[in-house]
Amino acid sequence: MKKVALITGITGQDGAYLAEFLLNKDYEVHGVKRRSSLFNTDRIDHLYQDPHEKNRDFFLHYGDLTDSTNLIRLVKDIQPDEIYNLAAMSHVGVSFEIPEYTGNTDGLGTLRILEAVRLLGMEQKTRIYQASTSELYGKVQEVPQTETTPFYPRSPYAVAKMYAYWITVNYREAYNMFACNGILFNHESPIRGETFVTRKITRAVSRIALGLQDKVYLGNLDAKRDWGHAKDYVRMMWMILQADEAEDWVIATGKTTTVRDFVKMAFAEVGIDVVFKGTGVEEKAFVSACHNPEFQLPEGMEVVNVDPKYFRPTEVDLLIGDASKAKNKLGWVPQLDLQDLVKDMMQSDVKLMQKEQYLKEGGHKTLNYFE
Ligand code: NDP
Ligand code: GDR
Repeated sequence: MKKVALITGITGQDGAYLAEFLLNKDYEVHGVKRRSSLFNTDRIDHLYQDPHEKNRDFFLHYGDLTDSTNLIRLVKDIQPDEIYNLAAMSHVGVSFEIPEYTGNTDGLGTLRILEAVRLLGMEQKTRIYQASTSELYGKVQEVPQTETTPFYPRSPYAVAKMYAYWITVNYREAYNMFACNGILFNHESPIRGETFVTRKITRAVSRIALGLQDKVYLGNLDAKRDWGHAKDYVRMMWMILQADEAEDWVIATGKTTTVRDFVKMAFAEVGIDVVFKGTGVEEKAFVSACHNPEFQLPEGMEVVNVDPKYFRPTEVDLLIGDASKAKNKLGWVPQLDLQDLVKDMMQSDVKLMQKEQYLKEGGHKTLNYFE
């Protein structure tokens, strides 16, 4: 018998990688997608199976984390061995604009999943993974951050995720459920959402190198993040649910980098050196040298400006995680480092933007900038 997994947030970055990973492990995979007025399955279209096909192992269902009856029905019908709760309003900056919705989805949504399993009497059958986050650490209390570092959330997103974290622990203790938190530090990939800073940078740098855009506006360049590759992190989600005991785990690379340095690394991938000058909102980046004949920009060209509209009312300044527990107890070893990640993202975005360039040269209007 195949194991059955239910993934909420399957149309997102992690959902797509995890679905592919579990299908390769011979799981039957079910995903929850939201109804939207446009197709929203780009990231998983390569996994799609026609409903008329026989012996399918990949199924999509409409649903929403704000709809308990839907979730109860799905859990009842699918009878999952494992649930990966990845669905969330996952943008920290946007959570300040839509705090109530974020609380409902990211906080109460997790409760709805746990309650569905409990109400259906599936506490001993179904293992649950909760997508917790390094944003829980927020204001720096301790570095590097571990499973025992105190939380100090700094956004409506992080506060909602803190509820989700503790309700997962509570259901584990109260009902003896195999429910675990993966406290994942930032992880990125070529299919990262376009408004997260890494992807915003790799898209913009690719467009600037190809002459499709002049500059990019960013927020806090001093923020430091522990960036890993999403592929390494979804493997760990699965390992967490295969462990002998239900526990909470930090997943991180143990290295931290500023947004400013990520910009330099992205430009370096296309052979362009940039220097930052000035401070605060006046800080700018300029081209200092071009080493690749394919991407020649004028020396001194201004390519990065700071726009305070991207500053957050309360910021998380420094994240750096210590994943020793996951490494020692579960044998998790990340295979890709930050350099590999930047290369992967830049190669993919340059290709994507070359298509845009081709369309532009053919007389088509270019797409809008992503913020
Ligand atoms: P994405 O933003 O790429 O994906 C989020 C997914 O959740 C999408 O499938 C989205 O659907 C879905 N979703 C949003 N709201 C709802 C809702 N109300 N009901 C049902 N589905 C909904 O996030 P990631 O893949 O990057 O992250 C996965 C999870 O891990 C999230 O919970 C995130 O908070 C958490 N996390 C992420 C980290 C990271 O660095 N990537 C680090 C730590 C935690 P749609 O496609 O329709 O928008
Ligand atoms: P984060 O990711 O908030 O860490 O949350 P994001 O990429 O949005 O920001 C990282 C840091 O970069 C700074 N920054 C900017 N951010 C964005 N989005 N746009 C900008 O222009 C910009 N300029 C500077 C931010 O201020 C911040 O300090 C991500 C999400 O995936 C969460 O769901 C997840 O829980 C955490 O990672 C771990």
